[in-house]
Amino acid sequence: MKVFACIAAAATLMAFAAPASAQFAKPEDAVKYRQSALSVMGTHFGRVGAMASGRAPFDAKVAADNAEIVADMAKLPWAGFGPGTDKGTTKAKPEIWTEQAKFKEGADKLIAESAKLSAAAKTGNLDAVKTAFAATAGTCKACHDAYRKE
Ligand code: ASC
Repeated sequence: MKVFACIAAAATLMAFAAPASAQFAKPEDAVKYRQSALSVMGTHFGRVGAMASGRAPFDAKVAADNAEIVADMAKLPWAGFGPGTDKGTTKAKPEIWTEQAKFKEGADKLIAESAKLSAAAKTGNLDAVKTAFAATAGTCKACHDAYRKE
């Protein structure tokens, strides 16, 4: 029993110490994870965008809540682009894995701009939200143009 507990504890420690690329049991799990994170982010970004474009009435609290989720979600997808996750049902272009520094730069820009969007939304100023929304959308588009198929 003690030996089993010891092995279990060691296995748990090793799991936490594993690099980001080994955080998923299978490559498909990583693909599903990053697609889910991007989908949730897009949903909440779209709710801010509806207000930024005037398609929905501006509600400062709704904008702030959604922008905060975008900023949080923006940190997540990238762990799902580890080695060996370039296969399967994905629109991800192979360049992601051959231009990793550039890809990370794009991810970091999204993280930075979405944090600014969240801060702007917390001020309750619609013009600030519009400006920050456009800047954030620009980082989405730059990566999609470079790294997403069709
Ligand atoms: C969105 C969404 C994206 C981005 C992108 C910006 O609302 O889902 O992927 O904005 O279209 O260019």
